[in-house]
Amino acid sequence: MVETASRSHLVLIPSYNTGRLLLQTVAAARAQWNPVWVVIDGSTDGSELPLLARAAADPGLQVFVLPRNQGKGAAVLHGLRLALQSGVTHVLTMDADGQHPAALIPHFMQQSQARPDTMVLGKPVFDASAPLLRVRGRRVSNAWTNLETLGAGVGDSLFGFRVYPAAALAAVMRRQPWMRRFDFDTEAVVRLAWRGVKPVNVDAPVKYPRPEDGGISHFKYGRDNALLTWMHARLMLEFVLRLPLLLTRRLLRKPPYQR
Ligand SMILES: Nc1nc2c(ncn2[C@@H]2O[C@H](COP(=O)(O)OP(=O)(O)O)[C@@H](O)[C@H]2O)c(=O)[nH]1
Ligand SMILES: [Mg+2]
Repeated sequence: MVETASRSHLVLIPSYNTGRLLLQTVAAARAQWNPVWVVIDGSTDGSELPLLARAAADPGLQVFVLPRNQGKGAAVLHGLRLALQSGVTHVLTMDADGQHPAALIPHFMQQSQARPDTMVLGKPVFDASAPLLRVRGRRVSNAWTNLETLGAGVGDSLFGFRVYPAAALAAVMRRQPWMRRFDFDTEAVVRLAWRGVKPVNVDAPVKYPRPEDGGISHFKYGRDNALLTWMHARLMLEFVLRLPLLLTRRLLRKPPYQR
């Protein structure tokens, strides 16, 4: 376990009913980083109980429990606000269900420390366990994101393993009521790119643990694809209004289009 706490860079893990994988995921993150915060998003499966016990004995781990389910984005925002209050400048978000590579946390943090004005985005490297439908579906979302940002260089729009500049992300979320559920990850990169935050893409292997190993997803095909479609419709509308400014910035190589 890492003993010395970073003052600037925090690992933030939102969790909703992630079962027994939660404790394993958090332990893997703590082995790589300090501090690690977990926001329990109104879970009803009791997965927070062993975690709370662990946190009581580990000053590097803090657990926040939301009384009701609010969605991934809302859970991240809850942690983000508290993080800003405690002086944190950058937040690495990762999923609670063992899909993201905890071993890469230090590398991602180093990238962010080297270029604090950027967002460090995980670019998923899939193995055979990845469902084909999810792999194909994200190409559509990536194509829209590429257009909405006028080719700002977002490698993957949906992957949640990322280091964000905390104040910029909070500012973007404060301004509008969306990004609170599954629309969080994509809308965050688009709006941050519009704000001039340059994406830096770093490869990161993704796993899809089998259900018998505790693998669990709350992504609902109909509901969440409808949410994502509505999100891209909103972003496209705003994109059209922003187009003259984006084109100018791109031509002049102003952020996020700088080298
Ligand atoms: N789906 C979902 N995930 C949430 C929610 N609140 C927090 N999360 C966390 O967001 C992450 C991604 O969710 P998940 O269901 O695994 O989506 P998937 O990995 O895209 O299939 C996990 O760490 C969840 O625990 C919520 O209300 N719904
Ligand atoms: Mg998942």
